[in-house]
Amino acid sequence: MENTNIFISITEAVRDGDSYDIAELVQSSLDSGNDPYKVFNAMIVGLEKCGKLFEEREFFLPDLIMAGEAFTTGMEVVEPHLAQTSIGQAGKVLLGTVAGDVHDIGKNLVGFLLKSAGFQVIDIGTDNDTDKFTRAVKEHQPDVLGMSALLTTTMLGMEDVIKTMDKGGLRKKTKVIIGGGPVSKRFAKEIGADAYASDAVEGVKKIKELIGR
Ligand code: B12
Repeated sequence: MENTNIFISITEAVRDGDSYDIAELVQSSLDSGNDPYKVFNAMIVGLEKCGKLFEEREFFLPDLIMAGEAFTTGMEVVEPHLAQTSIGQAGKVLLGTVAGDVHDIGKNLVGFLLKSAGFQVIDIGTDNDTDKFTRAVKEHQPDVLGMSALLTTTMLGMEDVIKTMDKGGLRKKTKVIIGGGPVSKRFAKEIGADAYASDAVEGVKKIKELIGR
């Protein structure tokens, strides 16, 4: 298929939650020599379109779920083409989504770009309360904790994690970065996080700065 057309088809397959066709489309796009990062971008555009249609009330919750699943299916095909070796050399990062929040696509992207940049990534998944975060920080002693939130209600849980880490002396070793749609640089400052990033690329850059490498 001609390049532009296949990118459009990939975008549409994610937008429409087409988990059956997405893997084949992504594979055939890679087979025809397309840049994996462009394939990956075409999938993100599909999610953004789905989100917009949800906001416009043309799409509903099942559409969001299906788009998320199609995105994840496509990621399974594209991810091996993006990841690199030398894992763990750059530092250790613990990632998780906050309590009450199951959004993990953005967090997974951050994790995946960090791995590509040589970081060891420990991902504790979604719906983590303060106790889960602090226990994981104690156990793994990461250089950086990255918290993700996609809901205006759940982002508030980040402050409690930071305060509890402060009290337990856990921030001497571990810096904290936050991200996700509703959070901002200002919010990060308010709750005492060390950094904020608006996307995965900026996230990797900020994490490198935090570690001082
Ligand atoms: C997919 C999706 C879902 C899927 C999630 C599937 C999954 N496995 O993640 C499902 C269907 C489960 C879902 C459920 C809900 N969702 Co939803 N969802 C979305 C959607 C369409 C896309 C999110 C996404 O993945 N974006 C793509 C990724 C790549 O972007 P990102 O997450 O922002 O991440 C990037 C940056 O933010 C940053 N980043 C993110 N995390 C981190 C962390 C660190 C450390 C760093 C450095 C950077 C970083 O880097 C990422 C990559 O560049 C958005 C709409 C939108 N436009 O965002 C709504 C959206 C987030 N959902 C919304 C809502 C309301 C819900 C529900 C409450 C719906 C309902 N009524 O039940 C539930 C809540 C479930 C829960 N308890 O969590 C609202 C949130 C509104 C708000 N401001 O609070 C949104 C904005 C839709 C809308 N416009 O109304 N959703």
